[in-house]
Amino acid sequence: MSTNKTFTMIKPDAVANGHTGAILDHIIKGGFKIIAMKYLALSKETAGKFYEVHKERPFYGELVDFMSSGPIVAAILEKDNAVEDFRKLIGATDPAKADKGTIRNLYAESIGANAIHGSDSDENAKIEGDFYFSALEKF
Ligand code: RTP
Ligand code: MG
Repeated sequence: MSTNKTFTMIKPDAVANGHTGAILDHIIKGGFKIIAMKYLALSKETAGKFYEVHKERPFYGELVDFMSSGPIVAAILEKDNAVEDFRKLIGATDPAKADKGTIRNLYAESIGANAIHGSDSDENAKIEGDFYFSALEKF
């Protein structure tokens, strides 16, 4: 059964390049409601823990360094069919392959510095949202 929530992070490249406002606007206009949000910087340790599922992938070290290189915005989003619809809104991992008008097409720099994260399943959306937010912080 699919739930109506997903989890996102606006990544350090997009925050540093001044795209936070435009990306939040894109998300809201895409029909998503923000039910929790915070602006924070990840330590290497925290970024490493969040991306533990990718530990064996060749880009893990690079990914952890990048995600701890500057502040990010983390948020829980609500919409029908949230996980799938949000992955459509952000576009393919590699911005060169992302459909026109998607967030990665508009704001990402490269496959590593690709502007935004979106959970890939309902199960991971719950795990990832709980990683950042306590029950008190969810609207
Ligand atoms: P995300 O988790 O950030 O939403 O991205 P995704 O599902 O589209 O991609 P995933 O396979 O989960 O990879 C996580 C992030 O690792 C970086 N990556 N770098 N250098 C590379 O070949 C490479 N491949 C992936 C990207 O930042 C990707 O978003
Ligand atoms: Mg992923």
